[in-house]
Amino acid sequence: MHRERYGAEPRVFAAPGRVNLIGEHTDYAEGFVMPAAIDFATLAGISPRTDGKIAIWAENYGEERVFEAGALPEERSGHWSDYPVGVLRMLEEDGHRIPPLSLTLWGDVPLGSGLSSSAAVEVATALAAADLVGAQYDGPGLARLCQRAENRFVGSSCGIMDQFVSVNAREGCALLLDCRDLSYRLAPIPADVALVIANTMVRHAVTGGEYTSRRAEVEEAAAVIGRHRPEVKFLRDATVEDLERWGGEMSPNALKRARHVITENTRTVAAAEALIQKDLHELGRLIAEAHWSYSRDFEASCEEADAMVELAQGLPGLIGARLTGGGFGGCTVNLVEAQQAEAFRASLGESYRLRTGIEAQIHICHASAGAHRVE
Ligand code: GAF
Repeated sequence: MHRERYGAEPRVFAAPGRVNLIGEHTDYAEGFVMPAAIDFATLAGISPRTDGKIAIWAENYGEERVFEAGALPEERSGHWSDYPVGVLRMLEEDGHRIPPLSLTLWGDVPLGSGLSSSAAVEVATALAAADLVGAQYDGPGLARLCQRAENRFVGSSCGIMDQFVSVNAREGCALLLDCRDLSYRLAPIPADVALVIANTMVRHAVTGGEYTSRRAEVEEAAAVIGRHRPEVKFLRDATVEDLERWGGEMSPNALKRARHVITENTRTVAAAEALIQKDLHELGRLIAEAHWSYSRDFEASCEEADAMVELAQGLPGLIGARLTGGGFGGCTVNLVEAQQAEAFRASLGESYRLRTGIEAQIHICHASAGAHRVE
């Protein structure tokens, strides 16, 4: 498509979406997360031009945006092009001149489903553009560039998890990521465990107000604890005992959100250990506990996602199920014994349809590699 449209052979880069196994709304509290990349991705094809323009074509929307090189928009437009333009602008801020270019984007990460379609677009664009301008970024640096594009240009207050795993994921593994220093440990997913991702079909958005207000409540709780223990700047460093002592000085919501984040950090580290030790029973227990903490304390679930998790509980082969991603809709992640995955998918789809009247899209995925050039 790029060749036909722009008359030039592109260099092509792929960046995956992700599913988070556990560790929700902990990244911006400098805590732990455990995502894996999945086999849905964005592809970005790039080639230079000679007419002074930057053209960006989104194959999925059948739309093109054209700008003068050197005059990229300074403000977001609320349009899909904010994601690639934001990345180009951050490259410019880092001192790289963006030359005239054609960029084609295509993706199959389901939109608005909490599987990080936005991060996949940012990372694919960043790899392609960095290659064209000869910019050198290491894995964490590229992820930070994309997060900055989203925070400062697109206007969403997301943390680092999605961009980081899209860049740095490893085939067959989840990453236990320490969002404080971006160090990580690989947690191999056993070959006989399938990742079954069930879309509730309720749309999720990180740019929406709920994500931002949850983040504000988490920060309020950290500030209250920090008044007593100045070394606590983020909930990563807070404990359940801190909440028992000073929770009364917080708004009731901040207290509940903090209880989720603090216990989630502990669960995430324990879940990585359980996965590495192949203790699937303990892993499943922690994942189930994480869901109900996310639903009851963080209040980031919805009726449909709670139903999807409850329905999964009774099915043969389930190891653990929870709502994944930023919340308020999107997908559940189900770790399932691989031999049972097909039957699990069919039964879950059927029982969800009977309960809610909604036809869910359910995918059996596998943990894939991070972003790379496609030869
Ligand atoms: C969204 C955000 F983009 C992430 O940074 C993270 O906070 C997640 O929600 C919740 O864990 O995907």
